[in-house]
Amino acid sequence: MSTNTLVPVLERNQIHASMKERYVDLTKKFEAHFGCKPVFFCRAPGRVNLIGEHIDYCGYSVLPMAIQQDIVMAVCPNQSQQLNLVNTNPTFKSFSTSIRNFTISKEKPEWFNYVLCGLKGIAEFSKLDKPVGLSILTDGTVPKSAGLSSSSALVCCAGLTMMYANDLNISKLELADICAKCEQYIGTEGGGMDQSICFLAEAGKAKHIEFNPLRATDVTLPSAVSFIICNSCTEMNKASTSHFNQRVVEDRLACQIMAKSKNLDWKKVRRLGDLQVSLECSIEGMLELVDNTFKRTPYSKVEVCKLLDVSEQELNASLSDNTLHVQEFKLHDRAKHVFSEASRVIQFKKICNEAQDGCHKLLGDLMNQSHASCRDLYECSCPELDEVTEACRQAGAFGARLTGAGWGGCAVAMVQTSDVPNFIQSVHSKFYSKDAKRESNIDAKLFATVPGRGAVVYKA
Ligand code: ADP
Ligand code: NG1
Repeated sequence: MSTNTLVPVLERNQIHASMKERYVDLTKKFEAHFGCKPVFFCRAPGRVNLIGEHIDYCGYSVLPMAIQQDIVMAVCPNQSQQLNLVNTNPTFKSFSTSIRNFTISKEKPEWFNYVLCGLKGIAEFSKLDKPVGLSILTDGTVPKSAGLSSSSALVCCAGLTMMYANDLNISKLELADICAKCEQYIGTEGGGMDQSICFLAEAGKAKHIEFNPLRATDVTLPSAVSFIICNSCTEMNKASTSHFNQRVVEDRLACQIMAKSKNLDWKKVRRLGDLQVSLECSIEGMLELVDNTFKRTPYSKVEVCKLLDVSEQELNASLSDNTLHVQEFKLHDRAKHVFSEASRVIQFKKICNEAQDGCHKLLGDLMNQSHASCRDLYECSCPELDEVTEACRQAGAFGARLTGAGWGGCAVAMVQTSDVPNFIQSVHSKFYSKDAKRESNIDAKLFATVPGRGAVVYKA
């Protein structure tokens, strides 16, 4: 295995100067808590998705970049087979368990369950029957439930910790794949975007991430533009609501009904992307198929059963626990969003790579169309996200859209770099200054970002 396929293991003196103080502070806190020094640190970044929302789990490519905000774990292995988890944020309570035998709760997605997901994923993949015990202090700067992927940074950081502590060599691609699968232990049926960019990101580069097989290629972002993250100041935890899994189910049902209408073995076709491959059809053809197959109004459970020729019991067996109650499925609109968003990702990448004249406006238009589709067809926006993206446009952004899962969380805006200070001031006055809660800690809510590096291990 060539070394550049592995997560870099760096010396402590390679920690960026601006970050050194944080690691010194973590070391002190670790010693105060566990009475020994950490042996290594793992660091996993959050991400911002520039375009391609809610399509990774349908098999379509996406275009994210890693951000500077991250999860860092200070770690010391122990011989007692105990897992001891503490967090620098006192709202995340300490937790201890045997590292060989634990359960992951889907009912109450408390923070340590995400850590357990990462540990379990690696232990299972590597068939570790006696993983070393671990004492871990976690520190995070990714705003939680804000569409910047704090949960996956946590899962990936835990997975990396398990790998390094047990002296395993697992490639970045495998780590991304394992962590995408094991985050599903928490109950959400997400795709692989977050974990892939977490491991495969490189400083200065956005990535076009494709799945099956997983690969990441560089995207040259236009010069003289900056990406600004704007938090809408509303949170939405994926695992504690059913919105996310409901969309996954609607896409799957739309896929299977279209597959059946085309006489395919529909039970085997579960993702819209796979359906397109089976039909050897263009995206335009798929959009036409959606219009020809579905009415625009929602389908009831009974209607879905009729179209698939299954009983309600059979249909329920294919639903996740938290979607059993769903009675209405918006098949036309969800599928229309997926195919049109998949096409926008390809257009975005092409425009970036060709650096066409006037590309800023074209890219901005695609971002605005993506937001409109998320809002109107996928219904994963919220009033605050609509308001902040509109404030961004009025403040001169080329384009602005929600990023990540939505229903709250952050937007991302593309802005002329020379205009960033004016833009930030203008969005501040249009959106944040309206409300003291929005305005507090403003620098962590409204900030420019550049593509950051992927996950890394530092020796302590
Ligand atoms: P996101 O879009 O940020 O991934 P989710 O709602 O899926 O949001 O996951 C957020 C959850 O991740 C939080 O509720 C918490 O359990 C966990 N989490 C995020 N950041 C931290 C942190 N710094 N320390 C511990 N747990 C964290
Ligand atoms: P965030 O923004 O981290 O909640 C989620 C999914 C992604 C992707 C986006 C929507 C997980 C871990 N993450 O991201 O795979 O589907 O929503 O594009 O489920």
